[in-house]
Amino acid sequence: MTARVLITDPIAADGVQVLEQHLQVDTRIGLKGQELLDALPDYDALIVRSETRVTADVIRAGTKLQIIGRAGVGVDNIDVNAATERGIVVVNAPTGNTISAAELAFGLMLSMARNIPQAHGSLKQGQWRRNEFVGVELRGKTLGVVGLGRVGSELARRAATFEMKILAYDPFISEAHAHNLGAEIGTLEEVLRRSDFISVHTPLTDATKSLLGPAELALCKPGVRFINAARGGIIDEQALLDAVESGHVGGAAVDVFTKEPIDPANPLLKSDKIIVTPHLGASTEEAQTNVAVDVAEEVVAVLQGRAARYAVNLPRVTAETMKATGPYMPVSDICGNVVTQL
Ligand code: 9EZ
Repeated sequence: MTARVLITDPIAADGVQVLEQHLQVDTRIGLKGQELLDALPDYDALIVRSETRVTADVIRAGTKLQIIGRAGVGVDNIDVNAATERGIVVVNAPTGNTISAAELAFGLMLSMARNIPQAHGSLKQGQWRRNEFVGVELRGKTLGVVGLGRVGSELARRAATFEMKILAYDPFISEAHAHNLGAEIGTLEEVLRRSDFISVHTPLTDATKSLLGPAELALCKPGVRFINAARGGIIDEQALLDAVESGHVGGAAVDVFTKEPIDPANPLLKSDKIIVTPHLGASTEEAQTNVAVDVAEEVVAVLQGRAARYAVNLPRVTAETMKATGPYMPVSDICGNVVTQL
């Protein structure tokens, strides 16, 4: 019998097509609450973006569920632990957004360097204030990249073509990888002390939350400009505003916030030197198509008994293996952390 997949958030048509070649697909956008609980027992797979809240209750209702797919990166809307406990694989699509995220960070850097958003707003008000919007060139400046993973690396490559010097901090990356990108590796302190622009590209973890706080900002060059198009709170929001208002930090460009949708009282909205966008990193036609196709291919693979490429709760195992090993995840997780610390 053909396996069934339920889609409850809008995903790009190319992804739906991949699913339809192999599975019976039902698209019921916005399904939630009791209706979602009632529908789920019929399905082998559930695909969401960031809107549907896949709670423990939802997961419990999915008595046949083998896999939950997120068309995108963050899985904040999915109770991954609840899925793990029931042996359900959670997959995401972490690579399809990469270029879009890097291009947004790059665009924000240029926008900030030349005061483009501020100048646009001013001119649209009918004002012609050329003296207020004198900027700086990127050429010859040092770009600090904190987190040289997929997105950080693509940003570094683009910035290098603008003749920027790239200084990267990432405890998980090899000298060879940095070398290939034409980037120098430094400690976090070196990156802070030497950079003219600093862009963060780490995941949000206990270790990276407020990675850049008051003490770190104080180490920076006067006039440094920050970009956060990664995750809200990697740069402490209040510390960033304080440093901009004191004049020590020259500006910031922020796409992501600790609370989204943003609290209108968020301090970052207060300063003209801070430019903001509403979490647009993955908001391109290409990224949406990529992540929809990626997650569709993973769901098909897992339902056919093959391994997922990007399992959030246990890499590269089949659904069958996951059923047996899922309950042991927490202890493995702790062991892994101990090994990392050692
Ligand atoms: C942390 C990181 C990079 C980083 C990168 C990855 C889990 N994790 N953490 C601090 N994959 C730079 C600074």
